[in-house]
Amino acid sequence: MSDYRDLEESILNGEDEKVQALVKEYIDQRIDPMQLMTEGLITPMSIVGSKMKSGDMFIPEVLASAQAMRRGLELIKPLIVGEESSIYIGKVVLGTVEGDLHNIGKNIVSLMLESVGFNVIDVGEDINANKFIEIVKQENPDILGLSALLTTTMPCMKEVIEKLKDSGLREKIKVMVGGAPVTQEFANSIGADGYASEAGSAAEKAKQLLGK
Ligand code: B12
Repeated sequence: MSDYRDLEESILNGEDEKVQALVKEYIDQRIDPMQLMTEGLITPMSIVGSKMKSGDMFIPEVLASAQAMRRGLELIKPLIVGEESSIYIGKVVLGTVEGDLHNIGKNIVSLMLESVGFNVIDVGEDINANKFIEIVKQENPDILGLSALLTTTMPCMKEVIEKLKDSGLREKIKVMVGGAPVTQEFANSIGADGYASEAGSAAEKAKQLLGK
């Protein structure tokens, strides 16, 4: 159980309005928005994951929890992005790879990148390798961020890196990978430039990759 038991319970029950009301209350109490996001919203989602794995929660319920979590996140977002965003560090294209519809983690990474001064082009979910290459050509970002939550979709990350090489774009861009099943070891094995296990360190890693 987290310190935000009421919030955790409402997320587990998929109660949108209650989650929003509680998040507003915590914001009014001037709780640190980062702490509120991490402990109040992200931690409950890992509990949802355990319950999903053990068969105690099913897809419709997981979706309801994800939706409730997102409604809470919408309220916290302006407080986090507002903090440091007057600085411009660089441009990131960020998306979830082909076959994968999970977007909560990616959205939080986007938020954290924006909060430290990146311009983030969020290209959404289920993006195949060719599409990523097309977008990189169009947008010319400093960093390409790839998210995968399924072990079955992780190979697409490797495919993207191979296609970047084939298109002569690999040297022009840093590639960062992440998502629950992704590890530093996997990142190294596919030749990615960076990996981070959570959004805060993702933002730090992205800055580091650009020497900032
Ligand atoms: C919510 C959820 C869903 C929701 C997604 C809703 C949405 N809009 O995203 C729904 C119900 C749709 C869903 C569907 C499925 N899911 Co699901 N899902 C989850 C769950 C419970 C939580 C994921 C989440 O949002 N976590 C919270 C966020 C904040 O954490 P995160 O995503 O890990 O992101 C953080 C870091 O990883 C990192 N990060 C993320 N991306 C990136 C990118 C970069 C560049 C960097 C640096 C860092 C980074 O930073 C983030 C923030 O700190 C996980 C359980 C889990 N433990 O992960 C299962 C889980 C991922 N799902 C799973 C499965 C099996 C499925 C389905 C196949 C189920 C089915 N039978 O249909 C489908 C697949 C659908 C598809 N094609 O994608 C399995 C995967 C198992 C595996 N080994 O592959 C898990 C692990 C559940 C389980 N324990 O069995 N799911």
